[in-house]
Amino acid sequence: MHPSAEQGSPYDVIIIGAGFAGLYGVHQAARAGLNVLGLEAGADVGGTWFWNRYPGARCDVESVDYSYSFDEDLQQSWTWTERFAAQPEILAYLNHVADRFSLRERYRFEQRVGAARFDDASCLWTLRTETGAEYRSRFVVFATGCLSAPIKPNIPGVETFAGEEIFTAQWPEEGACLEGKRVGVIGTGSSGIQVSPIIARQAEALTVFQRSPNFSVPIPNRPWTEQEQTQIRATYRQRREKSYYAPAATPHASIQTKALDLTAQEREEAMQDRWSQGGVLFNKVFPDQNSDLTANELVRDFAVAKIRAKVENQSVADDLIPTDHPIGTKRICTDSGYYEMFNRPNVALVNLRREPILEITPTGARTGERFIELDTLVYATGFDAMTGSLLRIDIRGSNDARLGEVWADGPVTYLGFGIPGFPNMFSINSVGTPSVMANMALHSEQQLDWVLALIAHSRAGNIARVEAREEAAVKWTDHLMEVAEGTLFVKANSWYMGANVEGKKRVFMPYIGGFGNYRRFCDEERDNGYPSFELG
Ligand code: N01
Repeated sequence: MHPSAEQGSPYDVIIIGAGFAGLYGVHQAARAGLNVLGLEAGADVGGTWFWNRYPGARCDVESVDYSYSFDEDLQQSWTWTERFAAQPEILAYLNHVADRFSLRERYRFEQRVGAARFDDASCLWTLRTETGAEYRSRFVVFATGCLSAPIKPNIPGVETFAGEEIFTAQWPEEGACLEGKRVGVIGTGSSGIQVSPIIARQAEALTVFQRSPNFSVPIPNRPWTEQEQTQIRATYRQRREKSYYAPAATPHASIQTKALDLTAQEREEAMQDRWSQGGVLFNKVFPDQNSDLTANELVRDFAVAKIRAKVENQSVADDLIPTDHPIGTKRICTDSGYYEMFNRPNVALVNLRREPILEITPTGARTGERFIELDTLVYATGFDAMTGSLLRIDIRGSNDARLGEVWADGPVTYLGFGIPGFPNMFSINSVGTPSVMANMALHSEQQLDWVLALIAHSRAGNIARVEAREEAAVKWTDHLMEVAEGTLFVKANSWYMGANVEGKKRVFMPYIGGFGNYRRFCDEERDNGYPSFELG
């Protein structure tokens, strides 16, 4: 053991991560009387919202839903100012939660876990952080996030750039000075689409480097009125009850009638209504839009007309309209003036499919047609989603099996929580859960409640080792894929499919059967006494 290892009794449970999931887990574990420790790579709480401080970062789920529901006093006393909260307000909320429930004292910060090893003899985990510290515990919970392992593109010469380089996923806390600068943004997913319009207002020149265009819906953000706030407070419980078994863990559901069973006018009205509501709701106008290509194309045509109406130069609009995937099969983005930004004289779009970057030099980017001088390069180039935050840690389970090797043919989990061969370890919001397709706040509560119930069950039964059964995990993973194959989602080269990471096995990672259905599977497993786990 490392000299700085903590001696004495191991913790009952260590929870890695201080985002929505980790904070809730630490709070509930402590309330349950467990000796719990939180480890966090960042300097403070917030998870995704601690790191992604880029200007324009805003959640696409309404603020009153994207918040904890477990404590009535908390939800009654916190006031969300805007319909869709911006990063600073969400981070302030998570800080408030940490203060209110004294959670910081249970955490060690700037402790990025680099290795985790299970010992078969003692049934304990030892976690080693990159500072060299070691911690032991009976159970370990990885609440390490779905979109927390950023990727730097491997463009030739990228390491030679002499100007300022900024990742949207690691935006400097003190901000970045872009006034009067020539800025390049690489990447046009949700992050690139949110940050670019703000950069365009500050920079002398902005060049957006786009490899694949995405669909984006404008976010109809505005302050909540006092009347709305009163009404939400009065009916908060009902709003949550509606969300707990809803498809996306919000009170909203798609219209019940299939697109093709409506008249053209009814469809148009439905799409306009959802478009104006904004957020990710446009992905759920009709129940068949993600499974029937004809229905999907009706929604697509509507969105395309919106893009064309906003962009003055129609050849730029041509480049901004995706043609490589059915609408919604890559995460629909939400923006504030993204398409309109291309009407500004200081903004240029480079279509990398036609004009790839041949190299990055110390002073800019060279394509086959031109050299673009740059002072600052912003990487909005995405994440090794869902598996990245686990696989970047050297996780060894029973018999020293390495998670990276066990998952070489694709991730296998039971309900996302349990991985055969990795006893007493739980992954949260992981592959095999709806997570990224649902409201993460309520999803995180469900995940930790379930895991803590299983831990309580094992402690009550004096069970030292809890491990998902292989056959149950294989069956769940097959079920995941089967549900996905009934949809259009498998047609896109999306991060849901692992398609944005070279060499990553292409499998559809989230459970797309809806949060409510997923929750019922979890309830059943718990109510039946965990038949899919070996309790030894
Ligand atoms: O990442 P992305 P993101 N050269 O993977 C491009 C959530 N989120 O951070 O598509 C050039 O979507 C890549 O191109 P391509 C949300 O769930 C939510 O934007 O691979 N380009 C793509 O355009 C979201 O889906 C919000 O061809 C390269 C971009 O980089 C998820 O996080 C806000 C490249 C990456 O887009 C991820 O979003 C932000 C290269 N070598 C994030 N490599 C909300 O609004 C990659 N790209 C709530």
